[in-house]
Amino acid sequence: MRVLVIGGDGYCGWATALYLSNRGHDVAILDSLVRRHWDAQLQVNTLTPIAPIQQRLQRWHDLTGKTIDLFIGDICDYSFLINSLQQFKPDAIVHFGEQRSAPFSMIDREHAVLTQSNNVIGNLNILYAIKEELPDCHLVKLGTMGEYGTPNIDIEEGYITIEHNGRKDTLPYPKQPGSFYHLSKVHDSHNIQFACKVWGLRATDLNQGIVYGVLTEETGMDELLINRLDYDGVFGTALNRFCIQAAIGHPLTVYGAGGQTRGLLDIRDTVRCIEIAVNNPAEAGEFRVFNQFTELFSIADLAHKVKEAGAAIGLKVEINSIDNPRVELEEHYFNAKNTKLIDLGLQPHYLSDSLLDSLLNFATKYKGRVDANEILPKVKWK
Ligand code: NAD
Ligand code: USQ
Repeated sequence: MRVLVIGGDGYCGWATALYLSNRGHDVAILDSLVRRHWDAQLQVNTLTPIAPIQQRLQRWHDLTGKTIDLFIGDICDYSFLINSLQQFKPDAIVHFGEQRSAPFSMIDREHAVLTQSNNVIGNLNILYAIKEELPDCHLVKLGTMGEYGTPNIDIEEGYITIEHNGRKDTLPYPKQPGSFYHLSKVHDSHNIQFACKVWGLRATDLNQGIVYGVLTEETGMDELLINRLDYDGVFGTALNRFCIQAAIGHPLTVYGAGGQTRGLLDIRDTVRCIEIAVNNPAEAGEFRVFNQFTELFSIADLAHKVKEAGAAIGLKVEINSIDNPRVELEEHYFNAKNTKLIDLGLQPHYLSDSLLDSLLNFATKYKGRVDANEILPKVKWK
């Protein structure tokens, strides 16, 4: 299949583009490289030294003989997007290309507006471009488990059947997102659902949990193919951050009570989930929702796991509960379904001692690049 990976220079997108290329798909990457620019503006950097995208792709070609086409530009620029689609003619578009940090979106008004305009308009442009140019193309869109928030009932995959005053209907699952970023994903989901209904587009919304890990078969092939690994207080995510904190001897930063529970998955499962979605397209007019995570953990559980895994390789790891910069429940019920991707063949890589060991060793290898001033959170929700 011809697959366009939008956001293919980023953490999930880079691993996915190489994985799909390795499995014989014709892959192109479209990316504005704006994430590298945001890092520079915030003066933060990935733990790993990532090469420029052109060098990455040249290396991939030299190693495997496979070519990945490159379109550099912004999906908010509609004529650029249309030109890229006309040239590449994808069967599927995998859309990772958004501002994805909750803290970034909560810095101030400008960052909230930037997040929502970048994400909502970019996604809306993709919907129009598919309708105008490639009405049969399958959109595989990265959403987030955070669209649901933390309701006191089980979380279904996208839809819930409700009986009310003697009548019954299956409706979109209620959304209670916890940041302007997470809200942008809810707005995207509504727009995609509407486009499927009125124009007959086919789309899969992947409500992904927090991704951890850095190595996939492909990104581990060569230093020039290395993936980004964020650890700073804006772009770093819970488990990855904890491993890097452990490696430099920084106490693990559990926000508040640590009972916040989330769905998580290994990046090796992210790439496989995308392949599964691409290989099994939604029907015309169908808006399909999959919950893309493999296990549930509380933040305190994750910190304890990193502490134990650290001890096993001689690291003395402390856990610190610090004032929570966010507004969120710190103890709550959380039980989300995740059977649809498993039914289609996903065989999860569950969080194991060997994964933690490898991530801790990886973090130790690059710890000289860590700026310890960027570990503590600086963005507050209030
Ligand atoms: P990332 O920041 O590493 O990558 C995103 C990429 O998209 C960057 O390379 C950036 O330059 C590009 N991009 C952003 N806006 C663009 C635009 N307007 N036009 C073209 N390119 C643009 O993020 P990531 O961690 O790889 O996340 C990818 C997607 O997966 C996001 O949509 C995110 O919401 C979702 N997701 C990520 C996680 C996670 O834990 N990382 C979890 C759940 C969902
Ligand atoms: N947290 C800590 N300590 C830290 C970092 C985070 O206690 O050092 C807590 C947060 O308060 C929150 C939870 O851990 O309760 C998750 O925070 P996170 O920064 O790991 O993840 P989040 O902000 O939710 O965002 C990340 C990605 C986002 C994706 C989302 C999936 O950046 O793109 O959408 O995970 S989910 O969490 O399922 O919504």
